[in-house]
Amino acid sequence: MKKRQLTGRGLLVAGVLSLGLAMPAFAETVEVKMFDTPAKYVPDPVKIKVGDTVTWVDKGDTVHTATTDPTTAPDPSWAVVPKGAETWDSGYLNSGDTWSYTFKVPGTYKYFCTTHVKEGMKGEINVAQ
Ligand SMILES: [Cu+2]
Repeated sequence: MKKRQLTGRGLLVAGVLSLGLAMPAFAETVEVKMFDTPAKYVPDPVKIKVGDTVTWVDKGDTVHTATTDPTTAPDPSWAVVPKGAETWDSGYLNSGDTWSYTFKVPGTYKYFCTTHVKEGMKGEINVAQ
C-alpha cells in the first residue's frame, strides 16, 4: 500500500515537471542571415508569432545592422513598427556577430541595414497574434 502511494506521487511530480519544460517550446527562434553581395537578409520576409525571437547573424565580411529607427532611414517607409511597439536597432554587427529581438507586439515590422542603404538592404517581419 505504501509503495503504491509513492508511485502515484512520483507520477504527479513527473507530470508537473514535463508540463513546465514543454511550455518554452511554443516560442520559436528564427535565424536571419545577413549577406554582403548582394547585401540582403535571408529569409525575407519572416513570418512568426508573438513571443518568438529573431536572431540576426552577420554571415558576411562587412558590418551590417537590423534597424527600425526611422530617424536613420533614407525613407520613413523603410523603418516601420506596429502601433504600440518600440523601435529597435541592432547596432553594428561585425562578421559572425549575432543580435536577437523578441517580438511582443503583433503586426508588420519593416527594417533595414544602415550600412547598406545604397544597396537597398531591407527586410520585413510579420508577427501574428
Ligand atoms: Cu548590411
